[in-house]
Amino acid sequence: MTLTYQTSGESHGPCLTAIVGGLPAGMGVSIDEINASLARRQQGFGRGGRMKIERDTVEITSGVRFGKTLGSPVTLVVANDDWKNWTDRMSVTPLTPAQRKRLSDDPLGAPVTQPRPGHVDLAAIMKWDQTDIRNVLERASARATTTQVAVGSLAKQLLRVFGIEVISHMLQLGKVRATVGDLSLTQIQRRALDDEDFHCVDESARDKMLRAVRRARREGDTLGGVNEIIAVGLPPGLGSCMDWDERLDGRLAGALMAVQAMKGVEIGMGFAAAERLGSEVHDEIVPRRRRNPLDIAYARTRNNAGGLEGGITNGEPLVIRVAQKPISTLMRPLRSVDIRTKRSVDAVRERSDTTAVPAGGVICEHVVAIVIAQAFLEKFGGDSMTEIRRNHRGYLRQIAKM
Ligand code: EPS
Repeated sequence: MTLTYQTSGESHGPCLTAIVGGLPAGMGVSIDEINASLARRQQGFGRGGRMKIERDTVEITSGVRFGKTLGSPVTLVVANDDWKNWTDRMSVTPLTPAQRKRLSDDPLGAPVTQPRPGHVDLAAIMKWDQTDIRNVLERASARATTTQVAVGSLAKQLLRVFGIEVISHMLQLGKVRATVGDLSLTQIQRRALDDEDFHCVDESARDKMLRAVRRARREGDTLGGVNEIIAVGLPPGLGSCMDWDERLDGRLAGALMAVQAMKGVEIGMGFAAAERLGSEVHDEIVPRRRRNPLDIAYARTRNNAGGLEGGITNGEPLVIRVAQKPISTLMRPLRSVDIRTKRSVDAVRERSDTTAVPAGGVICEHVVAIVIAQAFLEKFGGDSMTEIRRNHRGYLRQIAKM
């Protein structure tokens, strides 16, 4: 069985839910660790008023007993603290006359009719036959990434047992680029965790990033950027080159491009490889001096491939960069057309963030962890952690002899 998950929940509804299937029995689950991931997703300079309302914490309502998975579906629930302010606007039941009256006095109670360029608003009302854009924007909201991060935290907890870690840091915000230099992975992780504003390892870039966000906010505009995700400890052979839909690079890119606002994915050298010669791009294979009995006999002189060749992991760190577009809700709105009157208007202006790129890195990190955990369970999977440990160790012994 592979790891599966389904999420539900509207941005201003009562709660967000995920049901995770395929986790083995006997895996330790730390709720504190899920909550720490959720808190990190909420960080970042440039977030709007909503993050002052929410303190995301998870409740587990199935699949875990005495801190360990049972092998049954795990249900994760995160309450929306803002729901109390939206009980009329997002009422599940038909409105009562009293609610209708309250909504008519509420500036946010009217149907949303001015679609935002860059948002799903316009195409989605056509697709789902709606006259109030709120009926589609609520689910399209990046609020839904909360549950993806909670699921990703479970994936990270599984992978850690097998020595696999996934981290992320911000490389670029708008036009401001960070310099990473030759920092070790531990240094990257520590510095990114220390910087709650941007998750950026380059202190000298942070001031420029602060100024860029302030300028964009002042001008009623928004900012995109680039995050890097790195996974270490992966054994060679996750994914497959035998069928197109099992290639891990395609699965990673697909999952990342499906996250709200993500517009590009590069693996390893990425687009830069297109203008280089093969001899400059490919990573030579050299003998490895083994330090422990499970080390493989081969090493690479560099990692331009970003840990993936032919759709499978090659044992080097996985390195992925993800480009995120600027948020489409602008306080100085672009032009739009009112769907009721068909007249030119300004696009709707709602409370939103100036940038969510720091959150984007945390989200992509957790999405990568989910995809790796899926590939890991496909290769080593069993019903219990004992079985998976045996499979994993047996494979490592097998490839160390090659
Ligand atoms: C979002 C708009 C803002 C963001 C939200 C995503 O929310 P609101 O409309 O309530 O101000 O803060 O992000 C989150 C709530 C979150 O948890 O990340 C949007 O339209 O996508």
